[in-house]
Amino acid sequence: MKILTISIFLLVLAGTMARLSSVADDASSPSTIAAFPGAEGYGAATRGGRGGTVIAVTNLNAKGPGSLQAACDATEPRIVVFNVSGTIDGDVKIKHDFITIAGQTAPGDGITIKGNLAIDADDVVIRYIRVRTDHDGDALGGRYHKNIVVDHVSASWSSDEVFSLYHNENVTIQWCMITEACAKQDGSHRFGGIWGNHYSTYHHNLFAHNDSRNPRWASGCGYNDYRNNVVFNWGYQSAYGGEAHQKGDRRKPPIEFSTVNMIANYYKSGPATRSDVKDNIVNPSSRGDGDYGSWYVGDNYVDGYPQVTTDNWLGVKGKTYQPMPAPWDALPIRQQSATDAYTSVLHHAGCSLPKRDSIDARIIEEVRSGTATHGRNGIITTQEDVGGWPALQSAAVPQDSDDDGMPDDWETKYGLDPNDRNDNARDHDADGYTNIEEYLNGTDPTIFVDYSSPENNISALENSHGK
Ligand SMILES: [Ca+2]
Ligand SMILES: [Ca+2]
Ligand SMILES: [Ca+2]
Ligand SMILES: [Ca+2]
Repeated sequence: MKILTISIFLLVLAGTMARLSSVADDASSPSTIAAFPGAEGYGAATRGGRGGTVIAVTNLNAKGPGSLQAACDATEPRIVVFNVSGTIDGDVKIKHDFITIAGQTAPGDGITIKGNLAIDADDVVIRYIRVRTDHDGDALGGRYHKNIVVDHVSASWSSDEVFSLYHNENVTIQWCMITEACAKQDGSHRFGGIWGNHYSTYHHNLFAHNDSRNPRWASGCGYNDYRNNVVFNWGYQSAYGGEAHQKGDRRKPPIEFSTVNMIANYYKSGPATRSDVKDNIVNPSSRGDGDYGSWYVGDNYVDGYPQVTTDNWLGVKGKTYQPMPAPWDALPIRQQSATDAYTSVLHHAGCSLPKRDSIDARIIEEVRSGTATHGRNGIITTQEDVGGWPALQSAAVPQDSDDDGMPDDWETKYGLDPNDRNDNARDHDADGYTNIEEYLNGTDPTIFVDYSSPENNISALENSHGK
């Protein structure tokens, strides 16, 4: 009886809260919940496009009405959903703040950008897309911005770095795949990425088949926390960099230090890995006295090197660094052991929804088996070495009569109105996520969940910390 009374009280309370906040809260106030359930660390406080216009991508054109670029060009807060799957042949640039790109909504095999994706805006959430570029430059890149989450993105085949996001602030890069850097014209480079953003989190990412920069820590990169990542088959260098100062730093004021935690990551050298660097966790860089970064390493697993696994400092090369006795006190993530993270990353990293493409599926198998199929022991020169862009199938789109981004069936199931296009930005259960976000995130728009509680901040789309 007591339980029933409390339940009724909670129902009434929830109803009252729902009425009080039937529209998403003011975009100018900081968010108290994560960008989406499962977003962790310093980028997670962004609202992305929450409360904004829902824009559907309806074709694979590089630009023009219905294209992804057109959705990015909109100047208001926006949530981008996909009514088509396939390969977009062209570069995409995000120039305006407050955007959520929800690649998991694509029907069929999902979205690949055959070109470059440039982040040139603040408050950006990008989920479940692939960027496999066909020309020089980074596949994915951005600098001098803030409040960015990149989640479950697969990037490959650049000739500069594959995935470089640095000198930004409040960034999370999680569950991404950074693979198969291609060569510059002189045959060099083949680099994973430059990372290093002031107050930032990097977890459950996979670097595979990149010669070096797995990642390169930017000079003057501030406070960085790197955990539960997997690095496979680097060539001549795993991670390095992290000098204190960056000449020509355009930030005002520039950040004059680099402080990096590297904790519970999994290092698996492969057939391309040079014999003298197989036990390397990181090789910190310096351009002179007073230019040392501060580093903490711990709980990393270095496959084949039990002594380094036991004492991670044996895997930190050179003398040009300041060791820290303890990690800097970063925002927590749902941290796993290095070996558990390895299993989770192989199951879930990259553009895993709507499904992995054949490139990612192959690379995951190569990591698992410790092998390489293409190029020089996995280090490739061009996209053709691995067969180029796989064909991606599209599929029927569920009926969405009112064009609010939420399919009729889903709205009907949860008591929303399939003929009211203004109910997508409301927050029916007042848990902080708008109705369209509940659809994107695979949650129930009628059930309040206390997402301010860390144990509830977990993805409902896939059980990432399970097997
Ligand atoms: Ca609808
Ligand atoms: Ca509706
Ligand atoms: Ca809600
Ligand atoms: Ca809910």
